Amino acid sequence: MAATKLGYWPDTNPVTVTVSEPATADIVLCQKGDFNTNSEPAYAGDLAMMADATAAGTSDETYDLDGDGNPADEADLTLLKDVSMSVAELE
Ligand SMILES: [Ca+2]
Ligand SMILES: [Ca+2]
Repeated sequence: MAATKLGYWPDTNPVTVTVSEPATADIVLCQKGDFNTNSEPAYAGDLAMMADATAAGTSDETYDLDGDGNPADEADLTLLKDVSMSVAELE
């Protein structure tokens, strides 16, 4: 089962379905730009974490907000700042 939502990272979960038993499964999607997982993306703590990731040259893909394959580059930092000022949105 795959799930996606605007502004969230997509995720998949394996689900086995049998004919005789109904089943439910939950997928918790992580918000893009919410690095400190406080449910508020692009706030001060997230900007600080992005700046640290940029300085450290991280390879963590969650910091690649513009999806160009380069995590925590200047474009990602600028995008996060723009989101914090409500002049851009994370897709
Ligand atoms: Ca946050
Ligand atoms: Ca990037």
